[in-house]
Amino acid sequence: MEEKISAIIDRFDLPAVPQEVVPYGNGHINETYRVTTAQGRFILQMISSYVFPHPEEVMENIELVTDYLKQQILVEGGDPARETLSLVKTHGGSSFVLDEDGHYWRMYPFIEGTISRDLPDTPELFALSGEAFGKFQRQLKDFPAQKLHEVILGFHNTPARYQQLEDAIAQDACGRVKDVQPEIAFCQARQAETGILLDAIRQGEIPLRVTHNDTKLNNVLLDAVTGQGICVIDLDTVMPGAAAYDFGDSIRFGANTAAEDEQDLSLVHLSLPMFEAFAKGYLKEMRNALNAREIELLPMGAKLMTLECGMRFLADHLNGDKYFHIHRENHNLDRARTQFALVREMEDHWDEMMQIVQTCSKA
Ligand code: ADP
Ligand code: GN1
Ligand code: MG
Repeated sequence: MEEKISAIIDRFDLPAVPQEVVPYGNGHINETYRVTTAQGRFILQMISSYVFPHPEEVMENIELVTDYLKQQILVEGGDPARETLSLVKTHGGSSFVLDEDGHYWRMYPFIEGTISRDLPDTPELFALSGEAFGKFQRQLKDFPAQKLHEVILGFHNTPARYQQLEDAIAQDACGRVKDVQPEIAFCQARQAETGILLDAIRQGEIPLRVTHNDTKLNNVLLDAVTGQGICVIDLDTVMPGAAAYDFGDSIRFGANTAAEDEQDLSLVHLSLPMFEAFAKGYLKEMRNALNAREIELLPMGAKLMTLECGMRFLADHLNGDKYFHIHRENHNLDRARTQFALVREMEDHWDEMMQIVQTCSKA
């Protein structure tokens, strides 16, 4: 085990000494390790300080939200040890370790008997993840959102994300702009739509809620046997937001028939059965909490989260791949292209998406 990591682990209040530490998971942001001891396994993470300028605020949000969820889960007769993340404290009682290089580290008990999926196997599994994310929003619906730090300013501010893309184009830091003209034109043609959700918030048509903001399928742990959604993880981006952000980001990832970084774009389609399955699961938990406009805007959430994510991948490609971890050349460009292909598919199936959401909201 690397000495540096071992020294960091020593500062957490673990029940036994670590026997094995291995890199773990497929996240794009944090450095994640699985730590095994004779008395259980743990997840150790170094928070990306490039992505999160104030990691201590991230940790404060996570403490507040997990403490609140624990209470809600108990009230509902659930098992907090399995259904929410909980932080392992340091010997000094802190929720994180700050190392000599200025990096922030945190630890969670590993939630056993669960799996996380990078692609949904079946509509049934995807519906169960919809239930889990819907339940997460529902359990936090009375949490005082103003207590949370906005850890990444304008995280789902799609017009601002569009502007960041324009800035990256203007800078052209790596000389890549000349090779991505069709992708740039694709975004420019949709600029006028980028503000639809934000306008609805500003005009008071839809409320700000506590949202997760990064509802990829691999951010929910599913029961390894039943597939039931057990625990929503990756709480770094929990902040005030619109319900459609979480719905939309889940669809972006899980209703794509191809992987997020598929290079063969002919494989990228919107799966309407997956869309319907997620809508059913999510709305089962949230239909009574949402207003009519929020429900109506769920498909727009799917489109804007997909467009936004594509713009972020494209901007990062132009900036030299500084934000999202990449594992091959042009990885972020490949990711951007799948997102744009999926946006096109959503545009082609718009009426069906609207219809499905209406039907599921009444079931
Ligand atoms: P990132 O922000 O980089 O995506 P995540 O917090 O999502 O980091 O963690 C990466 C992966 O590690 C997850 O997709 C999941 O597979 C696994 N993981 C994270 N926390 C736990 C946990 N408490 N128990 C079991 N697996 C976990
Ligand atoms: C990142 O952390 P991870 O891998 O779950 C990103 C999301 C993107 C996603 C695209 C904090 O999610 O916003 O939608 O990659 N998280 C952050 O795969 O930027
Ligand atoms: Mg993750």
